[in-house]
Amino acid sequence: MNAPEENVQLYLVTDEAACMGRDLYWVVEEAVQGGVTMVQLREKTLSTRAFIERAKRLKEVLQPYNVPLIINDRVDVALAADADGVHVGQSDMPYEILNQMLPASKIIGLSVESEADLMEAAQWDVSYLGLSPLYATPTKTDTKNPWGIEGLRRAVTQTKHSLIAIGGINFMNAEEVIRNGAGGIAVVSAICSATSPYEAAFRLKSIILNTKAGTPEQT
Ligand code: TZP
Ligand code: MG
Repeated sequence: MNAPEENVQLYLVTDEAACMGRDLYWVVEEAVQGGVTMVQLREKTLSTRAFIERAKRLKEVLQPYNVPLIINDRVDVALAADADGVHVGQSDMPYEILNQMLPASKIIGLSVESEADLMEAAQWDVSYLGLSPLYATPTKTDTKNPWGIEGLRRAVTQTKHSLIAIGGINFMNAEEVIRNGAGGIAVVSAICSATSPYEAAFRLKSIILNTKAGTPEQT
């Protein structure tokens, strides 16, 4: 299923370590109240059971706000928690298999790390593509070459899918990212590590909406 346009705008990817000791559910709820439109639960070390429990609890947090919950990598966890979708990378479950395993109503997101990945995804009914990484970031270092703004501009002309840029995006560069054609931005540290996740999300969301409306923020 295509992710609704309004849901791709400000995408929070969770990282408990980036929350600086604060409760993950608190950080996410603050961020959603500030304007986050989609949340990806990304867990690299939890047991399967703990991952499912966390997904179920996060779903309860998000449901009243109508914000979709996406599970990173793990289709089994997504199904067990009845999450809204799954996000996979190039080394994870192949799209064709994932698409067979998930009900048609679920969101499928795919990271693209190169123009070849982008071309391959053209044939697939993915809900959105994650352009990864836009910029190099200390949050995830096992990445390929950053796309940069030039890469983003090229990618926009080469795909019909909605592009969500991820990696190194913050208040300083979000406007440029949206102005150059990204449908949305995904962030970890700009929200998870912010003193106020609410304020951070609110500010990023304002930049996105103002830029899309053609009225860039005054700084
Ligand atoms: N995938 C590509 S870059 C990245 C992920 C999960 C991390 C982005 O983190 P930050 O802190 O927003 O740069
Ligand atoms: Mg992955």
